[in-house]
Amino acid sequence: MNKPRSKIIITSLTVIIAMSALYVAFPETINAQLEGNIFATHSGGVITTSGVVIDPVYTTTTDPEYTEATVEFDPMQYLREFNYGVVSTLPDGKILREFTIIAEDDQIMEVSPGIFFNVWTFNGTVPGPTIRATEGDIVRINFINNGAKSHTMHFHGIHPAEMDGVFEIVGGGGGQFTYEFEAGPVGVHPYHCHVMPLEEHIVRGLYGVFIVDPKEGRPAADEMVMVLNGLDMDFDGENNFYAANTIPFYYQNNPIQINTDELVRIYVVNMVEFDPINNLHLHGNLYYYYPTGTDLVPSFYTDMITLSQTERGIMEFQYEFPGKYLFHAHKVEFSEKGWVGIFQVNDNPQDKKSTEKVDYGS
Ligand SMILES: [Cu+2]
Repeated sequence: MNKPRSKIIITSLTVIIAMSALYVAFPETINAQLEGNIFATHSGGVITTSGVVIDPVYTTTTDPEYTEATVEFDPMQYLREFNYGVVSTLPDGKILREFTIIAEDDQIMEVSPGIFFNVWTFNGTVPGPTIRATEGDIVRINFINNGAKSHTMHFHGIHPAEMDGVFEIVGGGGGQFTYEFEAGPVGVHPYHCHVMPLEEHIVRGLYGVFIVDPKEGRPAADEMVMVLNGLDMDFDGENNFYAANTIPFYYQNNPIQINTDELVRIYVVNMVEFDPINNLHLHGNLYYYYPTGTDLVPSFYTDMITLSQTERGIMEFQYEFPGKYLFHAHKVEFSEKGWVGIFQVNDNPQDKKSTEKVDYGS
């Protein structure tokens, strides 16, 4: 998997092309960054850039003033973070879950150490927050578009036409819209902006995951969300990086800690554009798979699923033997460009995550 020389050449070329394209598209963004910046890298180091938006050449600083600099997006935090909204009970007894989602399109994110990209975000991250509700709850989204461009929120699932986030375009500069619908069906669904050109609004980062739980709840598990995504750094309609949860190689460099004999449940959503398919292979194990999560009985017991755009499902498995296990795209191009991670399976019954009560936010 390591081809350091060719990788450096490809990265440098990508960066040069991307910078040229960025300069044409966002000259003011480039100029705004020229003072130089100090960042914490995803591997924990502190770096100083030379001031351009995309700059792989950086030097390490030991200045203690900057040791508390934080990354803009933490894939480890995103992995197990669920947003249940502000919960209240309506007069008819139904549960109301209110969310405020703010779209922006001028943010710069360090997508790989020293490589910066203009992302478009829901609530400041790519992917946006994982919105979670129980079937039959009323979901109310107070959507605010603080971007320069028009954006919407289009949820997959069942809802009235006017809540579909397609024809009710929400203008930039503070435009607002309230989406309200009953959560359903049970499953895992994507949400994303649906403004044209759609490919760009998606590939820049305006998407997230919407989980609908069954009324009877789910068996306790160590639950996580994995959004499979790609980054087109040079705007040529092809992805240059691939990842689970945005940052290439993140979970390989920072293995996900799980435990033997503990149920792991992963809500996986494929948001890769341009490439027709993606897939997910788990090492040393097989998993039960629930396509779209709409059925509570698994359809497959496998170590490989293939997913087209916005295809998704729920995986469940547990490991018997401790150790290090890879999970990755078996499309090798994708795994070599970042879509690869590691489960570190620990024999540590004291650290079980699923023994905590499942909290559905009500
Ligand atoms: Cu948009």
